[in-house]
Amino acid sequence: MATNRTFTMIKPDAVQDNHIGAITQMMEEGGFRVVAMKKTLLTKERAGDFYAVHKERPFYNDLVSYMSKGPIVAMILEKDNAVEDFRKLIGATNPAQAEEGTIRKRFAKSIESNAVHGSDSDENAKIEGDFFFKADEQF
Ligand code: IDP
Repeated sequence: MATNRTFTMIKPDAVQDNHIGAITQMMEEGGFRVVAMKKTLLTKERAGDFYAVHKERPFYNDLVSYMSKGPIVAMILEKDNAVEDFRKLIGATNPAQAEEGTIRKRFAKSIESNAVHGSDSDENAKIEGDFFFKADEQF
């Protein structure tokens, strides 16, 4: 059964470009409630750990460099059917394929610099949320 939480990051370029507020507003207007929120800088090692599932992909090293080049905003979000509905709200990985009205359509610059992360399963949402937030930081 689908759980009601997902995990997201606003990625370094979107933070650098001052889009934290606009992106969070799209999330809230999409029906998501902020359960936890933190601005932080990932070291290369920590970014590597977060994306360890992609270790064998050709873009892994670039992705780790990109995600550690400046601060990100990590968030846990809540809504019924959160993981699936959030993937719809952010749109396709490649902004060229993202639908109108999605966060990536509006803010992503490329397939790598695509503005936001969204968990791809309930299991990963829990792992990723716990990667950044202690239990007493999740309300
Ligand atoms: P997702 O973020 O839409 O779930 P994934 O395939 O899980 O997409 O890839 C994780 C992240 O790796 C993407 O959000 C993007 O930043 C980066 N990425 C994915 N595919 C490519 C690629 O072909 N070239 C460069 N970066 C990529």
